[in-house]
Amino acid sequence: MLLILCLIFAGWLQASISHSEHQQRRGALKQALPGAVIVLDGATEQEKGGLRGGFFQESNFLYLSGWREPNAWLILAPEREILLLPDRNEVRERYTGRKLDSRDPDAPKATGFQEVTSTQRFDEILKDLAGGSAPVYAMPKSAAAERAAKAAGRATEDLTKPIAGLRMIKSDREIELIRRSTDASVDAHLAAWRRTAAGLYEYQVAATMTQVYLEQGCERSAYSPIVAAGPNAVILHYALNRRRMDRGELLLMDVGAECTGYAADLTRTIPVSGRFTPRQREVYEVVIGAQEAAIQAAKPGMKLLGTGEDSLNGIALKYVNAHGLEKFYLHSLGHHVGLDVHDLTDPALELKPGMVITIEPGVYIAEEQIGVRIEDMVLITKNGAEVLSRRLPRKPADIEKAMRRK
Ligand SMILES: [Mn+2]
Repeated sequence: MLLILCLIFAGWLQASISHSEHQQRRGALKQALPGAVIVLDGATEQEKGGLRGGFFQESNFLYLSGWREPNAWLILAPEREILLLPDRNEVRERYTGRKLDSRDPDAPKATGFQEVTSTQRFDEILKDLAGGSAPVYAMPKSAAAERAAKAAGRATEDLTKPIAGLRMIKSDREIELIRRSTDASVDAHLAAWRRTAAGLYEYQVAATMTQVYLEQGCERSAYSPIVAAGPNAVILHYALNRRRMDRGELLLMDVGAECTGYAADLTRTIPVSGRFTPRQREVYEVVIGAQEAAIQAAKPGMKLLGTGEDSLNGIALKYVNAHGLEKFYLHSLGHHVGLDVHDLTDPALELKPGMVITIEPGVYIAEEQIGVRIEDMVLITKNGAEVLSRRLPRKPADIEKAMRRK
């Protein structure tokens, strides 16, 4: 019975975003840019980079098309949506497997695009669509921007803000997938807590954590795992993970999974020996107090960043300042999360329902070897916020209790 449940669960994990949702996204982008021609290029299959990291689609391209094969292009115009696929290359396919060709009669059904054609036709189609005065939008400095500018004979407009405005609001289905990657990441942290002890190396904790979410079917880490003990905990993006941890040190773990394309970003700081020292606990209480203040204030209409009373960062900063640790608060409070761990953002937009952000205050006192960061995944709701990662304890007493259970 358990096995059957596991199989059903694994199948559900693989399920992704539907063709119709991708179509809705394209419709919304076209509505935001009336009369425009929009071009995007997908990720290329790289001979060398591909060996280490495998192929993953470029996030904006994935967001609008759902297409996960390499070297594809996309053109959107008021009356047309065209997916351009590279012609099949049998030599390449020996290495990375069969790819869909635009001439395959199943192409529209497989891709969700009524019009699927060869990438060789890009210039011709673009010249036709952009022949008049229609503005052409692309991501700055992309291959699509360069090629479209050449074909249309004029510079492209910046697609960043229009597409960020869409990507920042998560659909119900996206939120479901983000819950899955968050849950897998919570499981990874709990497994690390059970294992942590003096004498263990940081990379062993990282191995335990990645094993948990890869085992659950997640594709990869959403970012390079940060497992930082003692003096390393004050280095914000420490990712060497080579130190042997000792009693009395803090262990900071900033580790999150990417599952079905969606990232999670989660940080906890725990005592290696299972008990905080009074000083560690004192600093920890300030960080969690700042985080709690920001979570309480999180709701539509607030800003994430900035220093004013209308921003979550400002509220956290004020709390840390009131406890005399302002000069040790080294980074801003958080960022949007979605297909990317640092998701595409238009910083001018205030918080709205459906946005998913991290709230991650940190205090780093190098001379005391105390680095504390607490980071949770937070969904903005109609009236407030929901902490998606609330299953992972945050309070010192709860962490100590969970660590005793090994
Ligand atoms: Mn983060």
